[in-house]
Amino acid sequence: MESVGRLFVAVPLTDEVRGALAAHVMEATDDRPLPGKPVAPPNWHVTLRFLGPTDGVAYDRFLAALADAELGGPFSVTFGGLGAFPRPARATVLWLAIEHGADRLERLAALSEEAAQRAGFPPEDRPFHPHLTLSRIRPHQDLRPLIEQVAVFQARLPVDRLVAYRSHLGRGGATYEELENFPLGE
Ligand code: 2AM
Repeated sequence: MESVGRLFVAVPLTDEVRGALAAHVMEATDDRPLPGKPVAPPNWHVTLRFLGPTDGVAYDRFLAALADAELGGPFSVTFGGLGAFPRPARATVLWLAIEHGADRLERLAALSEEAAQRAGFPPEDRPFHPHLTLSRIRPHQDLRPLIEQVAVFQARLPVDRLVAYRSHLGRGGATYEELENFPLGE
């Protein structure tokens, strides 16, 4: 079966929010790189559903199912401070929290999950926690001081579309290619 690639569905950032967040992170860290392997700003996004390696038939079914879903109209989210999975004292993923609008993201994640299952993907077994990954850390580190030091990121992100991305794994880290847009409110 022909493979489309390693796919996921996410909410993209606007260029304005991307630039403001890059400046916020640089200021908060005194221009030092984040610990671990930072995600480059052009790759920042809020994942709703990771599909993984996907063939053409499953992808077409997923697109049809998501196009059928009642995604609702545009909205906006605001951000919080930093946090970490599984917890700040043993951080392996450093992320930016979502404050207002997290409920709408949860709804969109649930609809993406439904579409994935209708397309034949196995159910996601991890609970959905809306977040924006800033860095991946191996082995884990105690990031409590950093997390406490960084202020809330004051910005409002308009959410008016979902995007299906293809992930290209390369030597310099992954890059993400937009494959499909799902506008909200159409
Ligand atoms: P993360 O940011 O929390 O790591 C592309 O890899 C996107 O899909 C990332 O944002 C990543 O989430 C998310 N994702 C979710 N589950 C994944 C998995 N099992 N493997 C890789 N990425 C995953």
